[in-house]
Amino acid sequence: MSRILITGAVGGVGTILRPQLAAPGRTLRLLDIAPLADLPAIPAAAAGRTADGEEYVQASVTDAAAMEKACEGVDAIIHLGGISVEAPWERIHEVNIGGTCTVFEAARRTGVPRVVFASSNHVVGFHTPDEYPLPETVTPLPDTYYGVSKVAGEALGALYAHRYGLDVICVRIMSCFPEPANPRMLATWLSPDDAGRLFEACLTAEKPGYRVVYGVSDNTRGGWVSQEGARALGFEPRDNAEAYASQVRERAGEVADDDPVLAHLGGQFCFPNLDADR
Ligand code: 15L
Repeated sequence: MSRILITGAVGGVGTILRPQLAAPGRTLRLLDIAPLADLPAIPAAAAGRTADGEEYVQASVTDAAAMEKACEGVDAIIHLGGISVEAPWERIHEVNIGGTCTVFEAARRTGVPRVVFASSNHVVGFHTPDEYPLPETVTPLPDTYYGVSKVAGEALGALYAHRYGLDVICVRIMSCFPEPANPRMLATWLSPDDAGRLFEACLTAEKPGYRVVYGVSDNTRGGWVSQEGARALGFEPRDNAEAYASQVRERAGEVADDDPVLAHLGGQFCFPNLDADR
């Protein structure tokens, strides 16, 4: 894999993956609607893991011509670009659903053989603990318009894989952050290093065809979703959010088992008022 296009490279997951996926002989073509000046510096912890070359493209994933140009000479796309939280339907529809369709179509037209799509746990947000671990094949129960857009993205991936033969892996990312930021993430955290290992597996697995997998670390309080699909790609999670349990408890206090945030897999995304601080 010598040239990889990462859409939404300036966002949270893009910032985590960029140093993780840097490798000798590999070029990362970083694309974002934000200007180059917004691209964060590679963290000191990742020094030594720099790409031979980085290229920067400022464009929207909704711009078909720009996306086709950005796909030229690319071996795989990691499609992270879009709105990463709940937003009004018109915006979600345009950027997340329209943009994702534009990315798949650009890949098809330019012959990019593989797309790794950043899906989300919010595809299955309204499933409940009595159903855990959720299999990859469970019926989608999205908890937001945002979750609906990820269902649509997975469906577009299935269409482009089956109709046009692209390899498409949809990663239902649980919570990919530098550290677990709240008690729920003690179960749902995907560590930066595990995210790197998982996306690397998505880039290198031989002839994956169409797959849906969950992205989560090996958390003691986890077990909410199946790890089988990700492991079948060659991914072995090594990190555990439990290492941060006392730190999270100090900050947020204890969370009772009957706390509404734990009533559904999607946590606070399932609340009608979407209290973002929980
Ligand atoms: C997501 O899909 C969001 O993009 C992210 O901001 C987190 O909220 C994450 O899910 C989560 O559920 O923790």
